[in-house]
Amino acid sequence: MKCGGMSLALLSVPQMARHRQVTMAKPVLDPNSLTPFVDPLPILKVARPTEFRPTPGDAKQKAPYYRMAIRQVESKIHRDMKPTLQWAVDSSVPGATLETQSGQGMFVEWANELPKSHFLPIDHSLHGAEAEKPDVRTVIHMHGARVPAAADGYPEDWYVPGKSATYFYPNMQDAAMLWYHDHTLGINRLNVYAGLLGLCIVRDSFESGLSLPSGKYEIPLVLYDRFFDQDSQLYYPVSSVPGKPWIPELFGNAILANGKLLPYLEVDPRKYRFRVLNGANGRFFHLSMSSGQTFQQIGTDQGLLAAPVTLKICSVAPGERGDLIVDFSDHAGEQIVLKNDMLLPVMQFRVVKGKVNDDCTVPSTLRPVPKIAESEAVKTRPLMLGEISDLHGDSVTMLLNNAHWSMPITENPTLDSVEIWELINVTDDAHPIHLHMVKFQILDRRRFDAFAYQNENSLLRYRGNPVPPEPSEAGWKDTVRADPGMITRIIVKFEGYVGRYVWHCHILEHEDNEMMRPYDVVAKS
Ligand SMILES: [Cu+2]
Repeated sequence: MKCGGMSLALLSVPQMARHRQVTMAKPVLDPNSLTPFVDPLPILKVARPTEFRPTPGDAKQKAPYYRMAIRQVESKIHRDMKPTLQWAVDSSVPGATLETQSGQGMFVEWANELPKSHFLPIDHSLHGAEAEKPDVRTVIHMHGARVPAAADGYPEDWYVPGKSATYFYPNMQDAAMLWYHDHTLGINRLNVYAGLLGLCIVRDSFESGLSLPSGKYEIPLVLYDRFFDQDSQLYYPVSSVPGKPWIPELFGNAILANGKLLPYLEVDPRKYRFRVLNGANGRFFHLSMSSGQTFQQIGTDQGLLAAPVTLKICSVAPGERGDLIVDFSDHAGEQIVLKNDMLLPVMQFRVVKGKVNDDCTVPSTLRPVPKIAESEAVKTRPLMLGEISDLHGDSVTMLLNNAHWSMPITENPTLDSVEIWELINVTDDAHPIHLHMVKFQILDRRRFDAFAYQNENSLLRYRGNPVPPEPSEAGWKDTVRADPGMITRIIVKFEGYVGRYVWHCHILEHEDNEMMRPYDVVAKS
C-alpha cells in the first residue's frame, strides 16, 4: 500500500486498518498537486561547538561542547506551501549534523526550549504518556553510539521545557553515520514526526585514507514521510477510537529529502557519496534511479562493508542507513529521478553537461568485517515478536517476548560476552529491531511455522533453509529487519559499558506502544 495521490477526507488506509480504523480528520495535501523539483535539496548544516571543556576522566584533554537548542520553528517544505510549524534541533529540520572523529569525545547539551503545548495528538492511554505527565518533554538518543548508559537518552529520562541534559559521547567506535532523535516514552513517534532528528557522522583515518568522494561530493540524505493539511501544517492521523488516537503505523503521502518535498540537486557528471538515513516513523524505502543505472552500496548502519555491493535498489528500513556511491559520469545533461516503491519520486538529480575530472575510486575491498563465530556465543535467547489485541479488537499491542515495558528485566548480557538473539516474528509485519549501545552481525533468517510456535508450546518447526543476510546487510549493523514468519538471528558482542539500555522495534508507533524493552549489560563476576 502506498499513499500517493490521496487528498480526500475520511480516507481509510488499508495497511493501518488492520486493528483500528484510521481516519483523516481533515483533508490532506496531495503532493501531486505541487510542481515537483523547484526547491534545491538543502545541504544539512554542520553544528559548531561553542567552547571546549575538560574530558571526563582526563582533565588534560579538551573536548568540544555543542549546545543544541530544541525549539519550535516555521520553515518552508516546498516553494508553493506556506511555512510549516516544526520542532527543530539547532534551528533546522533535520537538525544540524554533528561531525566528529573516532576517539574524539564530545559534549552535547540538548536544551529543551520548546513551547508548553504539543501540536500532535498524544494518546494518554499509552504507558508513559499518562495525562498527568507534561505534554511537552524530550530526551535525545544517539542511535548507533557506543555510549555510557547515563548518556544514552533512556526513554524515562525526559525533561520539560526550560531544562537540558548534557551528555558526553566518547565516540570510541569506527567511522559510521549515526543519528540522533527523540526517545521519550509514549510520545517518541510524535516528537520525531514534529522534527526531532538529525545526523552524527563519525570519521576515522582508515576511512579517510580511502579516496571516496568527500567534501561537496559527500551528501547526507535524510528521508522520511509526512502528511500535511491544506494549510501546509504537519498532520498526524488518528484512530477512530475516542480518546485513544494511537495508530499502529503511519505511511505519509509526502516523502521529504533533507526536509524538503520533491527537491532537486544539481550534480557534476562524476561519483558522489550519498549517506542515506531512513528517518521515517514506519515507511521502508526501496530506492532506485529513473535512469535504471546501478550504484554501489559501500556501507551500512555501523560503517563500511567488507566490499562494495552493486545494486539497482537500495533497501533501508526505519532506523537503517545505506552508504551509496552513485556515478553520474555517463549521464551528463540528464535529469534523473530518485524513486521509491510504485515509482513515487523522492528527488531529482540534474546532471551538469560536459566532463569533469574525478579521481575518486571505490576500492574492491573496503574494510575487514571479521565474522563473529557462533561458537563464541555463551547464550542464545529466543525472543518472540508478537502482538495482542484488546477485548474489543479495536486495538493491538506489539510486544517483545510477551513482556511490557514495566516488567522485570529479562535480557541481561554480561559485558564483553557474545550472545545470539533469535528474533521470532509471529506477526504479519516486518519489524526493524534496534539494540542500543552495540553493533552486531546478522547470521541468517529462516522461515518457520508461526502458528505451531504460538499454539503448540513454542514448537519450532522450520519451513525453509537458513537464508544468509543480503550482501548489503553483511556488515556491522545496529538495526535489523525481522521479517514476518521468519526467525532472524543476530550475533552480538556486548562491548562497551555496563548499565541499562533498551532494545526495540524502530517502527515508532510500535515502540511507543510497548514494543520496547529495557536490557541490562552486567559486569563480569
Ligand atoms: Cu514493530
